[in-house]
Amino acid sequence: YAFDNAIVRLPATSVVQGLRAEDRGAPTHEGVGAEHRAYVEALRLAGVEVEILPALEAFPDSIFVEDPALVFAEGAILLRPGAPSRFGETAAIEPVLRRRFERVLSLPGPGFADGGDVLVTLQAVMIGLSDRTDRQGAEALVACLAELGRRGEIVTTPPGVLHFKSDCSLLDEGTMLSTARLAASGVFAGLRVLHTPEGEEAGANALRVNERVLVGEDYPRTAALLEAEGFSVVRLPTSQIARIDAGLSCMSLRW
Ligand code: CIR
Repeated sequence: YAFDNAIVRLPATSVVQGLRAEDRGAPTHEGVGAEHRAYVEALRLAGVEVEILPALEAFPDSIFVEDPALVFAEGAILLRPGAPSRFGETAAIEPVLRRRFERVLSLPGPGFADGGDVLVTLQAVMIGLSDRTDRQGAEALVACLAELGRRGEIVTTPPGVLHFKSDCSLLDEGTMLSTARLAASGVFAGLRVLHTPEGEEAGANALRVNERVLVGEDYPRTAALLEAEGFSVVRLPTSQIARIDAGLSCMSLRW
């Protein structure tokens, strides 16, 4: 969670058509734009240099740059997003990553993997199987990670949850924020786990950046819990992006 750099992408007007499992009404372009600006500002205030990429009208979900690639200080991996409407986002981010990273690997097909299913911890890189990340994709990703000197570990995502990281985030070297339903799978054995309060499951997608933890302002009990644990919490508006199933990690690639 120590990051110097991040890449984000501006929301296109097509963001109102972003994918969602359940229709709770479309977000507005202005609303998403405001949340995105607050997010970029929070990253900068946390000490991160942010590169802002132009909007891509053809890809409504392309604001969620976390999904088509994985980045580490030692190199990047181009992924194969599991939603057909998002598959082309990888080609759009590739030239940017080739400019920023010396080593760029590509996940070989035919499997699929989304960055939202990947959680980097000190011990391993966890890859959650989901509707977007299949076993072939996860296994190919373990091989790519090994090339970068990292150990991948394949785990499961609770049914009905979009991405592994929709339900958890890393708070520090030994502490996870997780929904009770994900933690019940035993996936975080050996780590300290703080559970999101009931009804605030979507708040589990928080984002530790340097000395701060960014938390959605719609999850006040989660924010209070983290503050009571001594974390320096920054509350950010996320109700618009939540309408298209997104949270705080999704909007940046960080290294
Ligand atoms: C999608 O369904 O792909 C987008 N509407 C939301 C992606 C959220 N990304 C993430 O959790 N990493």
